[in-house]
Amino acid sequence: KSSDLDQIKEFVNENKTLANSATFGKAKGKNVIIFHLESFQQFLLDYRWDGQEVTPNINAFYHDQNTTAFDNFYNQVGQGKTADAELMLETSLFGTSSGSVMSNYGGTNTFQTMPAQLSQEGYTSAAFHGDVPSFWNRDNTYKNWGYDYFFSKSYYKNADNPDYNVGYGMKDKIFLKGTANYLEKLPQPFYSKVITVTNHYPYDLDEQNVSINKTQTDDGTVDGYVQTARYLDQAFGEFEQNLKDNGLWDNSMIVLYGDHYGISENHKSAIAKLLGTDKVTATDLTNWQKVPFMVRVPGMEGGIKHTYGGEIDVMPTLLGLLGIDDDQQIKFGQDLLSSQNKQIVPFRNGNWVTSEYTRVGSSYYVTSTGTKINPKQDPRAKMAIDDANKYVEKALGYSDKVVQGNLLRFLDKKDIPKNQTKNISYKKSTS
Ligand code: GP9
Ligand code: MN
Repeated sequence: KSSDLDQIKEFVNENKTLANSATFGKAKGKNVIIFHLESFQQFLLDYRWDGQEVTPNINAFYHDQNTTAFDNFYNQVGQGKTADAELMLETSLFGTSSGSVMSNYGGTNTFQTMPAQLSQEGYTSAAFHGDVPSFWNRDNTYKNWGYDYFFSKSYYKNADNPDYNVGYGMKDKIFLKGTANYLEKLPQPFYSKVITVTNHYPYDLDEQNVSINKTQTDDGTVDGYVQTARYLDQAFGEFEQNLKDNGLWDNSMIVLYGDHYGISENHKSAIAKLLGTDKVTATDLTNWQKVPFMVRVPGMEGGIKHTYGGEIDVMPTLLGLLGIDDDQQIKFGQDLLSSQNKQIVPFRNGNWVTSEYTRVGSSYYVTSTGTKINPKQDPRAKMAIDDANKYVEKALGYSDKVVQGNLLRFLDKKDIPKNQTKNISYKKSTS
């Protein structure tokens, strides 16, 4: 069993990227705020509908001179949806092919996590979410991952007022107002993640919060998406203003990311209408899995990068910016700011995309044109494709072994941040 880990370490070491010296440590010692954009797809950025930008505040963040953004960044979640995104972001391990790792292993396995790693650097950590703490087994998982605080629904005033809720939890504007207050009081530097929820299927919103018309795709399950996305955007705008007012904005590395698609591939004709095309191709649908990943580091020159990557790459990328050595970490992602990046993006079902080729089932396409290719008749393509297939199979398979065999418990003790939070309680004290 522990010998499996040796083989996996070898794979991880082979794929280790050298840090980019121009960006390494540029956010050292800064607060970290990870802002989770629920069900938010890349296509929404700069998207116009009914003569307006749908998400003007998030667009402005995307184009901010201090924001580094990635426009070939994909969600890689499986059945665990939000939970898989959280897992990849904070451990650089993949979700399993079925079920959710947070639900099945989150409270018990040994992990090397963002909050625990940063706790060693003197950071306080806190997670925020306007739903009950048991959803996706967050309460047990966060304790095991090293979170000092978990502010869930009961921490917010009048959280059970029906007017304050829609779908899975508190309305984003109300939730974020309370969150900004808590953030202001945390000891600094802190590491935090803020999980929004209103832009979630079925995209319901009360009339007074509607500020843009529904789209007209004739697909009722799709057309409300721009309305809740707009609401999320306004909520983000208010949050941004609060952080500017309390001084955290320019004192923090702020990360925005979308966790997974909002409109599934089952809605092909609606997708075509939203994209303004007649028909969506296989590569259009792969592009449809793109989500935002953007990082604003005060004082660091930003820009929109075209490197291919996904959620599994977030942790190595952020650790690089924070100037933290992750050499002893068993991680399946790479630092997107490193020039050594392989740029192979595995999806949980074994499909993948690279800057050159895209795999969908047993078919292959040229990523940039969508043209179908036959690798048997194209030796150069065949080499790259074989290479990607091998890499993806290993990465997913090894990650599964780590998770299902709880292999990180065999690591040298010094390579696992000590857990200080396993037995704490996140219950709000009533005193
Ligand atoms: C629930 C919320 C939704 O608390 O995070 O999770 P999802 O359905 O997107 O996985
Ligand atoms: Mn989600």
